[in-house]
Amino acid sequence: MTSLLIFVIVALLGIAIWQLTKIFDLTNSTKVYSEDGEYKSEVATDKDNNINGYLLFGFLAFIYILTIYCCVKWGYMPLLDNAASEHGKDVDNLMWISLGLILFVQAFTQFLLHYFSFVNRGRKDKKALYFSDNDKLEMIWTIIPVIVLSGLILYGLFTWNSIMNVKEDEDVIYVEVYAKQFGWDIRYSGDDNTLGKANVRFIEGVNATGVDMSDPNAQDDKLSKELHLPVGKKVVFKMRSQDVLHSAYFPHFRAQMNCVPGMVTQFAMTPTITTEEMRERPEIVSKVNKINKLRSERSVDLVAKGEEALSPYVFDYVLLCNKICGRSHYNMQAKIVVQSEKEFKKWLNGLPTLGQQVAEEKAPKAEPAAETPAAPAPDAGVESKLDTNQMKADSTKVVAAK
Ligand SMILES: [Cu+2]
Repeated sequence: MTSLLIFVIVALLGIAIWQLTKIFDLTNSTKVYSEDGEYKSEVATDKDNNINGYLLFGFLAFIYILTIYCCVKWGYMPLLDNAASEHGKDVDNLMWISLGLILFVQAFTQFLLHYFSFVNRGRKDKKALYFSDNDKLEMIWTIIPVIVLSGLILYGLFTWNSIMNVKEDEDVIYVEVYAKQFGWDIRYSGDDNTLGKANVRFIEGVNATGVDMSDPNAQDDKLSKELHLPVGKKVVFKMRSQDVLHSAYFPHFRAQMNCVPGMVTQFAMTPTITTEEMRERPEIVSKVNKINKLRSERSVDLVAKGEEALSPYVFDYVLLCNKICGRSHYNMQAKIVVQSEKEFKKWLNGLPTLGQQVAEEKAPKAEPAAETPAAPAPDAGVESKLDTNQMKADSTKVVAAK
C-alpha cells in the first residue's frame, strides 16, 4: 500500500512538472518551434475547441451513467423502508425528499454547466462578452434555493416538533436509558409509572444507575440490561449518562438522543412492529440469509483452523451508542425486544423491584463482614471508573429523573 502511494505521488508530481513546463512555454512566447524548426502554434484552434466541447458532453454522460449505476447497485436499502416506529415514516419521507431534491438539482445544474460551456466554446470569430453582474440571474439563483431550503427546513421543524411533543394527558410509559462506558442500563418506572430521583452519588452495588432509594417513587423501579417495549404504546425515554457524552441510537426506530452527564434528555416514540413481525418480513429474511451465508463461509475457515464456528445470526433490534465515547465504544449496545403489551407486562412482572434488590443486598449475611466495598457494576471494567473531577462535577448537580 505504501509503495503504491509513493508511486502515485511520484507520477502526479511528474505530471505537474510537465504541465508547469508547458505553461512556462506558453507564457514565454506563443511561437513554439518543433524539432525540425517548423512553427507550431499553442493557441487552441476551432478543432481543439470542438473536441473539448464534445468531451464535456462525454463527461456529463459519464456522471449520469455513474449516478444511475450507483442507484441501481446500492440504492436498495431494505431497512430504509422498514421504520419500526410511528414517527419513523416521517423521518424516512424527509430523507427521500431531500435525496430526490439533491439528485434533481445535481442532474440539472450539471447539465446547465456543460451545455453552456459547449454552446459558448471558443470560435475564431467569437469574442467573449464581459459583464460584471446580472441582477436578474442573481435573483433567480438566490430566491429559488431560499424557497426550497426554507420549505425543507420548515418541514423538518414541524416533523421534529410533532415527534418531540408529548401531551400532558397522553397514556405513556416512562423508561430511563442510562449510558456509561461501555454499556446501557434500562430502568422501568414500575407500577406508579414514575421514575425515582437519581444521582451519580447513590451508585452502589445493585443500584447501578444511582437511584435515590429515599424517594418513595424509587422503590418499585426495575433495572434491566435488555430494553423491552410494548408495541403500539408511546414510550418516553429519559436519558442520563454516568461519565462522558453518549448518544442513544435506535436505528430501526429512527430515533437518537444524546446522553449528557449532569442532565436528563428526553425522546418519545411509539414502536409499531414487534421483533417477531420484523423477523418475518421478506427484506429482513433475505438480509439475515445473506449474513448467515457469509458466517457459514467464515466458519469453514475457522473450523479448519481448529476454532469454534460462528453461531447463526438472528435479527434483533439494537440500541447503539452513536458518540465515540472511548476505547470500547464500538461494542456499546443493548438488545431491544418489541413485544405485545401482554408479553411485555409478563416480562416486566418477572423482574424484581429495585427496593427488593437493595434490601436483599443489605440483609445481614451469615458472616458479618468488615465494611464491604461497593461492588462494581456488572460490566464495569477499568474504563468505567469515574475520575474524581467528574464525580465532583456530577455531585454538585442534582440529577433528577423526570
Ligand atoms: Cu457511548
